[in-house]
Amino acid sequence: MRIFRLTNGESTFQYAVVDGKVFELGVDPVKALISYANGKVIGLGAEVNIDVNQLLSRDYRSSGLRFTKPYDPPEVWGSGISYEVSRRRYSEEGEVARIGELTIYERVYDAERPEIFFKATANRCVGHGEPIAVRGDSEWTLPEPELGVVITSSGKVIGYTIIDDVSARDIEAENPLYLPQSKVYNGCCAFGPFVVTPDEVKNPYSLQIRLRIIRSGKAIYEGEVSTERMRRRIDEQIKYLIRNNTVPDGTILMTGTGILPGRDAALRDGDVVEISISGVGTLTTPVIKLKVE
Ligand code: DO4
Ligand code: MG
Repeated sequence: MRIFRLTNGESTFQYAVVDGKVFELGVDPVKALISYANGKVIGLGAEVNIDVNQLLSRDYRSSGLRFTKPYDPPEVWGSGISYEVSRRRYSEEGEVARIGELTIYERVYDAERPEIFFKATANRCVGHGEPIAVRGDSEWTLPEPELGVVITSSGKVIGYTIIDDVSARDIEAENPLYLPQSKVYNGCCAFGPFVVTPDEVKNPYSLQIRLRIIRSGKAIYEGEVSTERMRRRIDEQIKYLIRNNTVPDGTILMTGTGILPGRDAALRDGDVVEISISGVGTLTTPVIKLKVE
């Protein structure tokens, strides 16, 4: 099963795709995912005739129905430095904070305890076709294309999604204590277009993640990685997230980025970010630059 939501700008409408057919979904999407994980399909209403592919080509400027985030996540958390490439975060771009001989990123990559950070609430998240943002005070913001896992309060995985941990890398580089400001702001996170149940994903460690940054119709950056290269396994990340830290059902955990474009790919107003994960879908989001009030 996969769930998604559409909006006409005023109201939202939720749906579930089961065996290739689209149905109205009459219950809270998180409840439907929990029930599905326990072997029971609930809340399916009438089958509807929707051209999903046509709707996926629309964005927030289109009139009529279009995609929006699949549900309102109560909390979004991130796990960091879970791929080998992230050990070298900032190493090629200048000074990096160190503890002893090692950079803080090298140290956390090999440490027992992973990096876990708070990312977003529902109001800071956007969906497919909706704009992610570059902070008004950042000149170097990048997308971080990641596999997102939707979990229950007990840490059970009830869904997978594509998620963008949009990050103001210059603010993080200036001082690691600025990490929350580099990670958490309006439009800092996009996910969707769907949440896909675990039976459709089967092996989360054999997914291909692709990123394209498109400017004036041309790809200015393309990169890819397989989740096979994820060093910090998802169950270990979840174990640390929920240790002495109660999270609500429907919380999303971002599992870290394995694609790190450089400074020359800094997002600009008008760019489009496209993230695909094999078997999960393609998340496309335009970019806007915020103003400093
Ligand atoms: O330490 C900074 C953030 C790391 C991160 O977001 C990632 O590895 O994906
Ligand atoms: Mg990240």
